[in-house]
Amino acid sequence: DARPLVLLTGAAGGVGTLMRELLPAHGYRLRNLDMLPVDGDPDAVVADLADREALREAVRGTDAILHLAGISVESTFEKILRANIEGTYRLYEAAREEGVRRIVFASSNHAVGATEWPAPGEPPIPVDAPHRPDTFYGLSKCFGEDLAQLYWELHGIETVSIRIGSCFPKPTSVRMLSVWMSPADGARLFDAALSAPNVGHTVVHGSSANTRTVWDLTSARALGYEPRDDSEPFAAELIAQHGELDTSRPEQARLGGHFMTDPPLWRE
Ligand code: 15L
Repeated sequence: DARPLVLLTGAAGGVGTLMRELLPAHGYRLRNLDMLPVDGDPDAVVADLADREALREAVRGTDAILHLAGISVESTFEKILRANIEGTYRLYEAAREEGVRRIVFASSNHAVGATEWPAPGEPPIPVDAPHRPDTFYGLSKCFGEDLAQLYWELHGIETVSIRIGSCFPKPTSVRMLSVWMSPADGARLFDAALSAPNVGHTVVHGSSANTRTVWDLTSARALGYEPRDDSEPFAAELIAQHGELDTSRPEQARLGGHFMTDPPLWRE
């Protein structure tokens, strides 16, 4: 089988479940890893990233890693430290030990979530905007991006860090009209990030080609990503329900939306 073998961490999670469905059509074989059993895949590796031997074995022989595992919303610092900060470090160590040369890291808009929402007519948020996390969760994504940079400088392991907006089947808020990444575009972007040559450490924004976008997709497109979806068909109904986005409201004043004011909390 000549198809590249990709280790998918967090395979049972929200984005992982969507990508298990969509990535094979882009020509990848997946090895799934999660702390929880993965529905429909009896061969999935069920292990914690803290289990060094299990992780090394899972990484062994793969062509690349798509790292989605971790706590995906706000939690205590201790839990974020263990799952996201130590977990990502251990994954990079396993990649180094096993000679895997490419990682795609699921960063998040919350790494820069405290950035002010651009006013109408203002330029989109650039991909080199300084880290401005809005939560401990966002802080762990800043760490992951910097770890990726370090492993590129020290060990030549390449990473594409994707600051994912909101990857769900449909946008469900007015804010999401701007940062929505359709699952199909997500698969296109992960494919580009897994296969583009010579990425070093590249940071990109992860969204569809939304009419109401607030950020710059240039570095994502430079990987060969061509988004095909736009949240606009969902706009009328969401705006009728919730009203237009109003940046004078604290929960809508920043890129990270309500993570700044009333973050969703991780439940085990
Ligand atoms: C994220 O990083 C979260 O993982 C996801 O659950 C969404 O809340 C998303 O950001 C978002 O900002 O909408």
